[in-house]
Amino acid sequence: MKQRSPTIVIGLIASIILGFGIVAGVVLSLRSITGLGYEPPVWQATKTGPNSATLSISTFPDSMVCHPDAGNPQINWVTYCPSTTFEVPPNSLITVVIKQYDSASGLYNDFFQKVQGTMGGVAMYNNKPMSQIKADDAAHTFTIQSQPDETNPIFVSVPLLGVPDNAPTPVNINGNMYPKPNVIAFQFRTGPASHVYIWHCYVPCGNDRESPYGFSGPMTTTGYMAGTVTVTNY
Ligand SMILES: [Cu+2]
Repeated sequence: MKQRSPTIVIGLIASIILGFGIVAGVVLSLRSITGLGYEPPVWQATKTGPNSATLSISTFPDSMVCHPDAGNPQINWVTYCPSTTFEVPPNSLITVVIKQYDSASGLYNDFFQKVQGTMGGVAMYNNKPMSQIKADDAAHTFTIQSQPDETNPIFVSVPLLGVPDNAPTPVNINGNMYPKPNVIAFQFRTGPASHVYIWHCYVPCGNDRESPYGFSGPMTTTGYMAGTVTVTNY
């Protein structure tokens, strides 16, 4: 029998331990990325002309439709859908259409009950133009903000009207029942390409919907209640 040198044996054992360590490290760091949220696949506004596009999205009271494979507690989290990573064309009039299936949680900060930064200073709520809603009636907001060094700043904020708590649930999406959504539509203009904006919901719609937990869970996780709007050519 060939005698192996003790140095080689120790080396082998060390590399096996190191190998497991690296694999465990990668697995753990990937897990923590999921925990912080992730950037879901890009959802592009559909071009409707040379300088116009429509971004069609939804908001749901749970993640059954949008994150069907999410475990607990994420499967019960409120979420924007089908993504939170949006792309819109430059120098264009963007029409955002949101089907809002969730009931109201209400706002803490009345600043966000006003429609701001849209064309005409209004949003259409089921085809009715309004410049604000009652703070208590907000289910979510869609609020686009600019980074501090942004040379073409955009601020758009639209409160999304909640459906009544006791609304019937006749709408079946992949076997999940929801009320008839409120349809909220508004328009804003984009500037040059290659600018990235962030957006966020400002209704404390997270866990238990109470301070401080209303701002946790989906409210601190990209892919649910926050994301990006990138102005880019496509
Ligand atoms: Cu929200």
